[in-house]
Amino acid sequence: MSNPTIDQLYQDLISGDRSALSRSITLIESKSDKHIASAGELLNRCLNTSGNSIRIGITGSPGVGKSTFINAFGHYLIQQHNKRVAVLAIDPSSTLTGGSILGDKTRMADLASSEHAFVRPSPSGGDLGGVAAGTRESILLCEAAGFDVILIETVGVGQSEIAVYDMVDLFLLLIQPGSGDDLQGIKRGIMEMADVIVVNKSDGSLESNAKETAGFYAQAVGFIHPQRPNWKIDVQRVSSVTGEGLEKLWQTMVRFEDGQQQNGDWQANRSRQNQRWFQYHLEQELLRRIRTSEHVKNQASEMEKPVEMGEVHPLMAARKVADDFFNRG
Ligand SMILES: Nc1nc2c(ncn2[C@@H]2O[C@H](COP(=O)(O)OP(=O)(O)OP(=O)(O)O)[C@@H](O)[C@H]2O)c(=O)[nH]1
Ligand SMILES: [Mg+2]
Repeated sequence: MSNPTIDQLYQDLISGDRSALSRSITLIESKSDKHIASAGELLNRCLNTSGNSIRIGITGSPGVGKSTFINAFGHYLIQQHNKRVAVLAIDPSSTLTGGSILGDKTRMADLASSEHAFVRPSPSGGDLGGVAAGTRESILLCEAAGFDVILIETVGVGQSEIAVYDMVDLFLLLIQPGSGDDLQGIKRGIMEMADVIVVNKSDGSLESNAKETAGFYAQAVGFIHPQRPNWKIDVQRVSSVTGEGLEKLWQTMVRFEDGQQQNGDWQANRSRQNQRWFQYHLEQELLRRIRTSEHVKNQASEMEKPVEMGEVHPLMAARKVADDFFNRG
């Protein structure tokens, strides 16, 4: 049975209305049971209208210029290629530092003020899984609203890069111009995940440093076994201030998409991501239902005392509660 509120929201969403997109994202981020049902209905509707975008993940150390780059690149795509650009962010550190969100508001001001862009500030709080879950679904909603380039910013902390890698078509690592002879603490694993490595801030007095750094990375990637079949990690330089290099970068992305589409890797990658996403949600859903079961709550509270007193080993206690749950009549 269809829900009239969701019908209207869906119609507004596919007409490209950005406030409907905002409301849709808020709905799918909600934890309330009532909203979860409506969100599911909305997402199901969107399956037919989503998928037509290039999903680009952007990572790099704090201060490398991710937000400035996204602002410049997004602006360039809108101006030069008539694109509609959505920006989503995963920033698990924002609750600790409190700084990123404020900074992003000013650094992405150009983009945020364009009617062809949609910028969703970093969600704060919550576990990474939860944040990432919302982001994955937000991509679909942005696509349903007609955005054809989705940029997802994440900061180089813990699991967030892996989470983003698993929801994008192309993963971009931004690098700071440096001495050129060290890896700036960029973990090898992150380099291996990158499809394109971009040395940012290639302008003014930093330009020669940037060239040196790019040369160094171009050599280093020669020793890396690429993650994707049929694609060699590409190293480039840009300036997010002057716009130098953005055109070449976009051409590279187009070449990446064309190649992957032609040999079927593009769709294969998305299908694998959907599979893993299904597994993730399945585990979360099972865990949530088991945790909230009255039976488990009662059994667990009965075991608390003996565990505290050292009469039952915690592992045995946990197994007993689980056995009772699965074997109950
Ligand atoms: N010269 C120059 N400076 C840049 C460039 N890109 C960014 N910056 C500067 O680098 C600093 C950090 O930029 P941000 O865009 O906030 O970096 P970020 O990676 O988003 O930082 P976090 O979100 O805190 O991780 C700012 O002072 C920018 O003005 C560039 O291409 N050239
Ligand atoms: Mg930033």
